[in-house]
Amino acid sequence: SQSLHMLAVDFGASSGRAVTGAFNGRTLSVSEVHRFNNEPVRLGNHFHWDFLRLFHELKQGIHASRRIAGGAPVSVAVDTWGVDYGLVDAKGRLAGNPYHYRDLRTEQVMSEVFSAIPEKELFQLTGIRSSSINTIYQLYAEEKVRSGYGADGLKMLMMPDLFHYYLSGVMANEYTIASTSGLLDPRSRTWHSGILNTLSIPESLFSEIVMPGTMLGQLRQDIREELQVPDMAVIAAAGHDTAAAVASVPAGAAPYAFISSGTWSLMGIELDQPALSDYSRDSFFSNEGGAGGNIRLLKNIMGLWLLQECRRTWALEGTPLTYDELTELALSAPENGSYIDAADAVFLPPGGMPQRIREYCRDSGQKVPESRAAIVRCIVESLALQYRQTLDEIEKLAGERMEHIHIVGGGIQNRLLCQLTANVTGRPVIAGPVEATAIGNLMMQALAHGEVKNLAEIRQVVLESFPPETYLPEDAAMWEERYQQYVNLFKRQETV
Ligand code: ADP
Ligand code: LRH
Repeated sequence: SQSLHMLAVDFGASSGRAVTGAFNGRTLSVSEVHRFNNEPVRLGNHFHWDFLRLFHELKQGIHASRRIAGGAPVSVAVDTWGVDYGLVDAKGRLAGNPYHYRDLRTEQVMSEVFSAIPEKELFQLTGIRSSSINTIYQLYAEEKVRSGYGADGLKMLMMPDLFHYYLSGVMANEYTIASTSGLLDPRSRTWHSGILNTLSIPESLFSEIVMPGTMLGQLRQDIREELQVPDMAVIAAAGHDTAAAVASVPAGAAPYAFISSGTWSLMGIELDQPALSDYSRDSFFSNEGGAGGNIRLLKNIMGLWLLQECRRTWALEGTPLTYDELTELALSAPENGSYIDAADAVFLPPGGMPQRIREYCRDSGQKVPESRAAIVRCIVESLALQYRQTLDEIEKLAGERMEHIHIVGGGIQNRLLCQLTANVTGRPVIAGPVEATAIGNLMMQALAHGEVKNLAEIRQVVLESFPPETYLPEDAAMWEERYQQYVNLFKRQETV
């Protein structure tokens, strides 16, 4: 066939999938060949990703891709969640199992970092809001990095770069994922050596930044033989899952805000230059790297993590529920009228989520959501209200009205959340595609192959290939009133 065949492996914080894509020059068709859970492991006092298992799943995905009609893929690219990394020693061995960003070891070091570089200054230098999950605090907490002991020849590879290294033998730091570290200068798009020096993080840990859509190398021969697959190029597409998702938003010409909805809800806009104002910082925005080499100005909102954690707790208590059943529950619940601030950092760690939500409502003087249905309702309404607040902030920062909200990712399967987002923001919500991240990954590979030229062309392909669904706002007056109540409840608190 004439189509270009590619493989995307997308690791989300809750699940991963391998998706093949065939691009015929005008449209993309995709097929999921492998899907797996991503379950972190608590070991001793720390919280880790199961890297070896994830690498195994990646190989399974590559193996499964060879069966696809029209021939095996000519290239593969990995994208993952942000901020996490592995350290590789001079012999190419993984130096310790990667930590999960929800591990608590960074909590003590943040104040130390701020006494060396005040928080405000860090934002001005990097455009990244301070959060305990950021790579900068994780690296600062690594003894072997800062003591220098055993740091000889050590390299820091963000998760997608780490997977690419073990696939191809080539080390590189890709721009979009590097931008989540809190260690990049968003103007020059290079590692910030001033910050590194001040914090005694050796510059030798880092490799040169490569731009999204760079051919890295070929699949190692031993892996090809092990998996019985032909030669495959390994591409640094857009390593950060959120960057890949934003690249595939099927947007037209009108101004819009995006929400990438999965474990997190990442809400924002794209810019040519970073927004480094006090307002941007005080509203907790970050300037991350876009797949087009541009800036994604966005806010991290806790997202469906809140629901995932409730679901996990209820399953442990003996009531396993599917996401469809959870949505049914919320639909059956009377409107709840109690809200949480879905950007509050107190919700970062795992465990006991239903109880923490009840306490949060009680401590803010609201009715306590007792039943499971009331809790699910509270989460979904609180997310929509937080989106509205973030939209107001985005419009102030952009100086213009956003005509639509594009939502992409697994979270669009929660139809109640899509509808409530339209209602509370008063803007049409355009939902889809569900697999935006894998699709963005595939189209960035097509770009590396020279088959498309830029993000605008990519978005046209996505729009034609995966028609989105529109939700129109309802009950505007009622939600406006609720929103005012919500804003008064949570006057600017500490967020993630
Ligand atoms: P991530 O990439 O962060 O792992 P995904 O994009 O896969 O996340 O989205 C996962 C979320 O999608 C889940 O937390 C869940 O809330 C939602 N979801 C998945 N399947 C369904 C479904 N059938 N109905 C409603 N929501 C769903
Ligand atoms: C979403 C995401 C988000 C990061 C978080 C750690 O998957 O990449 O953009 O902030 O994970």
